[in-house]
Amino acid sequence: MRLQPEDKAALRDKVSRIVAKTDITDIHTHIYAHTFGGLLLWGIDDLLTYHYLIAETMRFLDMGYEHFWALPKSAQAELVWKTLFLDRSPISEACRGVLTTLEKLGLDVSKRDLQEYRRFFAAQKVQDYVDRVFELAGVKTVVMTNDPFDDSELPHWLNSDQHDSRFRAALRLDVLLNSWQSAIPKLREWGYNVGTEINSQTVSEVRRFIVDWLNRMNAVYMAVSLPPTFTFPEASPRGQLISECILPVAIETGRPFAMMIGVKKLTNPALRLAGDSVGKANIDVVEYLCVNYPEAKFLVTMLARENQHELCVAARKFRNLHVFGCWWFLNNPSLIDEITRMRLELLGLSVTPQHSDARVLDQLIYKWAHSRDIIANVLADKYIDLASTGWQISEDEIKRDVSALFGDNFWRFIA
Ligand code: RAT
Ligand code: ZN
Repeated sequence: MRLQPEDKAALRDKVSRIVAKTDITDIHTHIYAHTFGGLLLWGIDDLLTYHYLIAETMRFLDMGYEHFWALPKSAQAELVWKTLFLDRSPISEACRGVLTTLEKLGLDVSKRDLQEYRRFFAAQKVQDYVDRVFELAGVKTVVMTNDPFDDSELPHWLNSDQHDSRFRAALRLDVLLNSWQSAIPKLREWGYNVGTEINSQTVSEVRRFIVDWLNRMNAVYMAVSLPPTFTFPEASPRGQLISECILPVAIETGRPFAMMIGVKKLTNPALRLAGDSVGKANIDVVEYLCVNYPEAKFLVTMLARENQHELCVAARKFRNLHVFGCWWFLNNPSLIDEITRMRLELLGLSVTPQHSDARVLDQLIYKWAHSRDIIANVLADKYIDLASTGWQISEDEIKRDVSALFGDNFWRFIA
């Protein structure tokens, strides 16, 4: 059956409208509720000093890295603005994101007036501004990244009973798993009687620590970022802790273990947070975990483009594996398009195609605006292919499908 161009355009339009209106659960971010005080980053200076933009800025400067880091945030922001937005055109995805955000907030980007933007943000009241950003981004719930080993976050969890139900917690365990030696003294200080050796006493104390924190945070999952060399099983502390502590707790509590695989930490240490890189990881490890721990649930995203196809194939084999997001260096239009198409073709509607990874509240606005457009376009192509066979799709069915991709799949997986 040949669809008429006007039928295709009408279907495309309908999908765009539904995608634009569907509320999102953003399953991985680095933003915080305002109840965490200064940990919540927002406003133009935080947008401009996003580490993605710092990496791009330093490519054009002769300045030493330490000199840059020694500048106050406002001066860093001015340097990024001048280097990336004024001295040349801001065409990278991270630059474009700042402009989308300003524009959607009602600011005139044609003026290029940093001081005016600063005045706008200075006039906002943070609580109301959070509401406004959620509204503009069409986000209803975000999952934070919560690390008990982070000294700036700890006091909130220990002392505050303030709560914003739009912000859910995820228990991030990078320190525990990736730098066990530095976790030991902290665990001891908090009353967990762990030894250097991972024996039965240490295992039961680490499990107690994880369960205590899952409960304290009411965390929706446990998470870790892992290098491309990640392997399992392994005799290392990480391998032992995953097998003896994480997986048993995941099975006992039903909480998924989120693995974000493929980051090479501090490839350029002088760039600090902006200095991490990417490497291809081994999919056998993901398959090994899924087949040997069928009662555990795994949320997985991989950083290398080269891993995306085999990750989809792995997910076809294991229903305890939920693929999510176009992570970090993949969160660019050309790659989101490619990866989302491939996922829908191999996995149908059983994925969570995107998360924002926002570190600055306002980034929710652009990250979701940009991703929504691409996801709508890919979905429309798929519905047009179906309609070309004579298959009829109702508006309610499109809404159901989009809601699945924008959060329902995630909640169902973790339920
Ligand atoms: O995307 C980022 O901002 C990275 O710096 C990482 O935080 C990464 O997303 C992670 O969660 O480790
Ligand atoms: Zn992240």
